[in-house]
This record gives sequence, C-alpha cells and structure tokens, in this order.
Amino acid sequence: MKSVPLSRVDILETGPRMTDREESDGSDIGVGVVSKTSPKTKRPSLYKVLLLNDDYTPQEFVVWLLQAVFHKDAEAAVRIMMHVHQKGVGVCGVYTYEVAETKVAQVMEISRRNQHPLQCTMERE
Ligand code: TYC
Repeated sequence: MKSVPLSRVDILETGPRMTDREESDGSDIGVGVVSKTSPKTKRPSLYKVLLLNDDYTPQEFVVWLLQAVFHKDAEAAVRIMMHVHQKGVGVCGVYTYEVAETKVAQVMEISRRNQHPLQCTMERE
C-alpha cells in the first residue's frame, strides 16, 4: 500500500500532548476566567439646579448670571428669569452632582460679591 506523506499537523500531533493551559513542562500557566456578574457602567444621578426669586436682585443681573454660569443664550436667560420672577422658583439646568454643586457655589459667590440676596440650590431629579 502506498503511504501518504505526513502533513505538518500530523507531525506536530505526534509529540507529547499538551493542552493550551500548560507550560511545556506540564505546569499550569495560571490563566483564569474573568466573569462579569454586573454591568460595569452605571448612569450617574442627575440634579436640577434651582434659582429662587427674591424682591431685590435686579432682573438684568439674573439674566447676565444665567448666561455666564449656565451658558444660556439671551432669549433662554430672559425666559428662565421671568419664570422664576413669576413662579418663585425655576430650573437653570440639570447636571451630575459635582457639576451642579459647582454651579450653585458659583451663583452664591457671584451674588454675594455683588451684594444681591439671590439664592440657588439643587435637588435630585
Ligand atoms: N424678582 C426680581 C425683581 O423683580 C427679579 C428676580 C428674578 C430675582 C429671578 C431673582 O431668581 C430671581 N427685581
């Protein structure tokens, strides 16, 4: 019977058997399995930054502040200011905790420096 030449795979598989998880001396190479039990990303909680009305802070100052701190255009700033003026409270924006905290601190500090009683706070959405 005519013998068929050995292929490269036949030759390799004639040697000592070794699994994918062994070193050549047969010792374990320490490959583990990483199992994911929960999704790795969680959406952050969001917080509304609220502006409160008062009888003394000039409307023009509030409009300027909304543009400077909250990046509102003139039209949106006037709309928010008038909403707060008429309803007593209004939302300036919605942010993650640290951003909201920074905006509140900026509003309070700028108002204080300008001797206006304007109040700003935050609440979880
Ligand atoms: N009520 C103020 C006034 O008539 C204007 C004002 C608007 C003040 C919004 C605070 O958050 C505020 N001068």
